[in-house]
Amino acid sequence: MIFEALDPRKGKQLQLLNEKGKLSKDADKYPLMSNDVALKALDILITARAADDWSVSLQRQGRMPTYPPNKGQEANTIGSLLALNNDDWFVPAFRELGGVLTRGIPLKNWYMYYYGNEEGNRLEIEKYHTLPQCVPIASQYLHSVGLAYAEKFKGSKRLAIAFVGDGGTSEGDFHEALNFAGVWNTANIFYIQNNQFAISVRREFQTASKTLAEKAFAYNIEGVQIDGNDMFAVYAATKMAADKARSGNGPTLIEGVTYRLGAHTTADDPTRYRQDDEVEKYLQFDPLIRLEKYLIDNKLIDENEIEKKKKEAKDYVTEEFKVVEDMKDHTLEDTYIYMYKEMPEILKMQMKSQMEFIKEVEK
Ligand SMILES: Cc1ncc(C[n+]2csc(CCOP(=O)(O)OP(=O)(O)O)c2C)c(N)n1
Ligand SMILES: [Mg+2]
Repeated sequence: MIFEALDPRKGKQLQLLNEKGKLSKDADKYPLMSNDVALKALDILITARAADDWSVSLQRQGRMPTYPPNKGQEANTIGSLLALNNDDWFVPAFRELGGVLTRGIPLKNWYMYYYGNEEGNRLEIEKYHTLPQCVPIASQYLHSVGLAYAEKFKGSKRLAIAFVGDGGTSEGDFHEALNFAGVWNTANIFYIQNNQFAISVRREFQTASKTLAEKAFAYNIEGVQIDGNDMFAVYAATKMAADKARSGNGPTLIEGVTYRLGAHTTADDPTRYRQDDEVEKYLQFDPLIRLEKYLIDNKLIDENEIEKKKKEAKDYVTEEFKVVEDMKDHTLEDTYIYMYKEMPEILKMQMKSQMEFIKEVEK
């Protein structure tokens, strides 16, 4: 039991870097990010944050369709993917921009997808070992068990990490996936980004469980709850879960406790279900501020260099989106033609009626 001392049923939560950017006294008992990795995490986080802010602004300008910001949650996906090998399977939901950038997938792809260009979701599998963005909630969890089972069958050490939101843990697919992983003892890491909301539904209306991590134990899987805004805790927990999985000791469920600083998507108005002062309160837990403090205190970077990186990131995301906006070669039909080899009648009908509708509104 690698995570025995961190049993969520006993109220334990792993935090290594606190809000003041200080490492806990016993941090060296855990696998810690090296300075180089911590600096890389900062670079990616700055880019993800800039990409998010720019997307929201673009949507308000009418230049970007619906977009799901990952602002405030980025450490969960950046820290975890940094702890894995580049050929481990990455199975995202739809809010994992930090992980996408950590994998080295061009921001352009992410922007293309949310711009409505399906090509953005077609990733070179041998290069990225990443599944497409997955909007049907929790269905990706089953895919990740299938991948890990296939790797086990082949005798490889490659594992699969899959992400889901807190709301996704109320879906049957989540439980079916954990059930199979428990029975087959597959090399899976199940990561829950508990950002406290499923659109407007608060975490406590979602499930009566005290923690989401403890759901794992019903399937004879270890569950651990961590501070998901702490890049060091995310990295350490994922690294431990990965070592465990590779040595044949099975899957782990990690619940990263975080907070969605932005709206569910740009189509959502969170002021209808939460007060601004709640968001204000959570700003102090921002993973970016915390990592910056740590790096500055340890003289690994200074404020001017960080400002420079933020400016460069802003230019970079602006340029990446411009490329996407200027692409003229994708059509509405693309949304339909990638689904099946031969399009079923029902989709043909949908496509036809959508085309007619568009023609009508464009008149
Ligand atoms: C199977 C399914 N049901 C409903 C939806 C509509 N939907 C989109 S996001 C969402 C909430 C998801 O909440 P959570 O799992 O906490 O993820 P978060 O959006 O907070 O990242 C819902 C219900 C969907 N996409 N798929
Ligand atoms: Mg959520």
